[in-house]
Amino acid sequence: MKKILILNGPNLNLLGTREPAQYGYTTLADVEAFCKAHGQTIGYEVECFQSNWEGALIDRIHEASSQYKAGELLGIVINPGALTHTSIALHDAIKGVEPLPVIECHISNVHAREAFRHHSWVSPAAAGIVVGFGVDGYLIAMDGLVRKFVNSAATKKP
Ligand code: CA2
Repeated sequence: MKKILILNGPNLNLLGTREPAQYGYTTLADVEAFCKAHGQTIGYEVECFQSNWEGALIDRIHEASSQYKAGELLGIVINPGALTHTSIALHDAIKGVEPLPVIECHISNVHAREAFRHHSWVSPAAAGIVVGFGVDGYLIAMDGLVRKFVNSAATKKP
């Protein structure tokens, strides 16, 4: 069974424990569990990785590139946390593993929040973006990955 990799960046390990008005009551363990369950439903094994370290996320993206080249991985769903707004290194890592598809996902609607959250270094390198659907966004991003890179009309001959 092919895999989808779910990556979460800094502080997302705190999900469900603080700032519920912004991020809800669902914990990261809950998110990872329902992504795995959804993966079973749509026919993909789901691997999850969270780190508070930029370099660890970049290393995992490089590792994913080998999995992708071996035909073991469909793509990545990443919530880079605040690194979204600061990390050119993450941008370069995602560009560096093209054509491995990466969907950027944010729980909150970053565009309705502080101005410093409006810019993303990841978006120009992403194959798609899901913003503001709460933790359901991870599932929407997984479905988007499959629809765009497996079932898309654009990938099929008329
Ligand atoms: O909306 C999102 O998913 C964000 O990526 C979350 C990041 C934030 O910096 C981005 O601008 C938008 C923050 C992740 C930290 O999550 C926490 C969860 C609970 C308590 C504290 C932080």
